[in-house]
Amino acid sequence: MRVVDSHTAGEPTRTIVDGGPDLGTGTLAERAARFEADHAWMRRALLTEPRGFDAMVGALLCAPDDRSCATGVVFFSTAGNLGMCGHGTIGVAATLAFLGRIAPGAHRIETPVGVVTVELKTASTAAVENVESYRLHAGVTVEAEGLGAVTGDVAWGGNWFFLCRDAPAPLETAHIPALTDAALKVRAALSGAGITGADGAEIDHIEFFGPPVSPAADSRNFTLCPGGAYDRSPCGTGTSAKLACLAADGALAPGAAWVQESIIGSTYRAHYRAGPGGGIVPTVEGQAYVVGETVLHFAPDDPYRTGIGPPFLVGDATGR
Ligand code: PYC
Repeated sequence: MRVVDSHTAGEPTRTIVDGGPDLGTGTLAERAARFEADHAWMRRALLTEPRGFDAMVGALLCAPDDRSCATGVVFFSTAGNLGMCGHGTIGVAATLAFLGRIAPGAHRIETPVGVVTVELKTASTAAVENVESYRLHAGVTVEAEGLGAVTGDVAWGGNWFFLCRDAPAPLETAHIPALTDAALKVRAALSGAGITGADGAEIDHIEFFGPPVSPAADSRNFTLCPGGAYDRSPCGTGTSAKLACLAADGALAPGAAWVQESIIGSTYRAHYRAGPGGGIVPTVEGQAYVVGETVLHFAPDDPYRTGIGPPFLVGDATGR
């Protein structure tokens, strides 16, 4: 399997450019569901040790249903498919540019949750106009183990987020283990309390916010991703969800710039316009760099053919 690796604001994307699975026919959403159900082993094999690590997000390029799109893409983490992925879309744009498949300009990209538009500005800079984003619930309080009452907003930015204004520890890299632990507890509390996104969807991303370090930024965040790793980037779909909350509070006007800083200090520049469905359409801009081109091998007798790491599947060397 041939992959191109990139990072966007520090967050890795592994794009499968050759040798991916045959997902048959159907809509992109149907093919994505087939990938999630029938190819779980591939997620682990690609994204966990010894070939990857748990912060990696995979991007499977697929034929789009909408032929006006440059490509379809299914994003996935070690835990399952993602709806959309902001850093991943910027990474895919840089990868397609690296491969000579797209030139600077605007390109439509289809994801299982809708079509996004990526404006490739240079080989490494791209702005993604995301799917319509909105706040579902404001000021939801849950009792989280060891943390007490935690209050946040539930919002959609292409994935489901719980956004907490008050971080349980300083937003500094030294506190990443404590922030991760707290975010896992908040996620468990939401699940235990039956608090979900629309249609019962699991809230699988947790964000803590605080003041930025850089004077050029508006806010700093820590984002827990579905597989339990933290986002090195400011999280594109998380920044979209944040903008939806700011817009709903009347705290950010359409077109006004918002600079979101990540826990490692990388930034996205974002703004929004009003969406047709009553939400907002966010645009998130960042930088991605290709860091490697690799051919991955999966020897049939390799006991760790399907990867090491959570979820552990000891002895599962069959490729399924
Ligand atoms: O940038 O949207 C994003 C994202 C989601 C999970 C990891 N990154």
